[in-house]
Parts: sequence; C-alpha cells; structure tokens
Amino acid sequence: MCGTCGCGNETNGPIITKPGEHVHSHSHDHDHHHGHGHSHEHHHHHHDIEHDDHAHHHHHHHKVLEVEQDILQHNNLLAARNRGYFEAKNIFCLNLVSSPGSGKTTILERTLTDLKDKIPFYVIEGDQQTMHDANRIDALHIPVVQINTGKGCHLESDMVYDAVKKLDVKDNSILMIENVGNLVCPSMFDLGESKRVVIISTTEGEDKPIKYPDMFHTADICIINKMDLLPYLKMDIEKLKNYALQVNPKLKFFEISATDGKGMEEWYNWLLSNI
Ligand SMILES: Nc1nc2c(ncn2[C@@H]2O[C@H](COP(=O)(O)OP(=O)(O)OP(=O)(O)O)[C@@H](O)[C@H]2O)c(=O)[nH]1
Ligand SMILES: [Mg+2]
Repeated sequence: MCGTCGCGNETNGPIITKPGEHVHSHSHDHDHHHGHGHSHEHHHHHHDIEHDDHAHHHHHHHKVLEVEQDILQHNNLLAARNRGYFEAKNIFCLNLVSSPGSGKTTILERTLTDLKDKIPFYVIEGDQQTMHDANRIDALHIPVVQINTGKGCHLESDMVYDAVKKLDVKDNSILMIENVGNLVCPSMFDLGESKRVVIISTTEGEDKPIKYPDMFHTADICIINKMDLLPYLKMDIEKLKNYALQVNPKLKFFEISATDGKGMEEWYNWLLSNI
C-alpha cells in the first residue's frame, strides 16, 4: 500500500482550504522520481505479507508491515471517533471513491442542486492538487473544504477530523466526502463514514471490480455512472454487476447519468431514507 508508494510519508502534510481563503504557498518538493512515478501494483497486500511463507526472509518486509500496521491502526482509531461523532449528531456521512474522472463531482453537483432545499449538505473534497472541485461545489453555495493531499493518494481519518471542524458541520445533515480519484489506496482507509459509495463509469470496462476487488469489497453502494454513453460503448452492464457481486454480494446498485439526470431519483430516495 502506501508504505510502498511513499504517500504515507508525506512531509508537509495535507492542506485544508475553504474556497476564497488565502492559501499560503506550501513548499512541497516536486520530486518527480518518487511516489507516484511508478505503478500501484501492490501485490503484497498487508494480509498477504503476514501469511507469506517467504516474507520472514525479508527484513524489509517486516519493516513495511510494521509501518503499514501503524498507519492503519492510527487511521482506524480516529475513524472510530469520527463515526461516533457523526452518529451522535445524526450526520449521514458518505465516502465517495472511484478512479479519476468517473463523475464524482458531477454527481455531487446534480445531487446538491436537486436536494439542497430538503436537507443541509456539507462537502469535503480530496485531490492531490487544485481547488477545482471545491470551487464547483462552492458555486452552489454549499459549505465545502478542499483537502490537497500533495503526494498522498487517499484521504485519512485525521484529515476528515480537521476538515469537519473547519466546516462546522451541523446536526441532521449529509456530509459528502469526495475521496482522491484512485481505485486502490482509499479502500484501506476508513474515514468513519456511514456508507462507502464506489462509482464506476460505463467507459471503464466491466472487469474493474475483479481487478480492484478491495474497493468493491469495502463499498456498500455502487453507482454506475455515464449510462448515457452506453449506446457508444462495448460494455455489458450485467457482466459488470456480476463481477462486482462476486467480490461483494451485498452491493446495491444505482444506474445513473449525472449529466442528463437519468436514474437520479432512486439515488435521491435512498439518500433521504437514511437521514
Ligand atoms: N457523458 C457523461 N459524462 C459525464 C457524466 N458524469 C460526468 N461526466 C463527465 O466526466 C468528466 C469527469 O467528471 P468529474 O465529475 O470531474 O469526475 P470526478 O470523478 O469528480 O473526477 P476527479 O475528481 O478528477 O477524480 C467530466 O468531463 C464530466 O462532464 C455522465 O453521466 N455522462
Ligand atoms: Mg472530482
């Protein structure tokens, strides 16, 4: 995981900013040859390492395992605290995860536009760089903060804890967390969310759920977005769903188009039934 890709060792830490807020320049080093220069082929999931007969020959693996366990344990503790806070205040919190560009922000834009008169929303945006997504949400007059993770490829529970304080999230509301676009690392980091929503768009191919099983295994809901593009693609939705159900038989699906609004009604009904 991130012990391998280096993003767990962020030196500068994440930067949390509200739109319009002055951002003092941060001195993150643009070190192009470490971190994300290489692919995310983490064949040694931490469970695998534990049970790998060969692992004990490699001192390095022990070190990686220890660092991973420390990071995940620290993350889980604060995630539990977040979850308790959300439950006590009746804040329905969703963690939106997907590969980059599946339509997370577009789904949020339409959802908030259509439901903001019914229920208060708050949004936490996660990206490595830029205020783009927070600015899109801010344009709808919804309270939002942007977390820029720098080299980090996922959000962690302490970032959410800080962002929630900064947002001043009120009781009886919905908190949407848009995670960093990445189908791998965010799956390992519980943020304390009430439900995890994985979004996959029709252009991504049917086999993503079995290629990236952790993300689908840990999700409660699967939104299939960009249904409007189906006529132009060789994509079998039933096959996609079957693959997803193979890794997680409890997954619930919504088939939508965030740009033309088709299928959004069922998603809204589900959202509102939870608060
Ligand atoms: N045709 C079609 N395009 C869509 C749909 N939803 C989103 N898009 C387009 O997909 C592109 C990416 O959308 P975003 O909402 O920025 O995706 P994202 O998941 O937030 O992307 P990151 O935050 O960068 O990971 C944009 O050009 C959107 O207009 C959809 O339902 N149909
Ligand atoms: Mg986005």
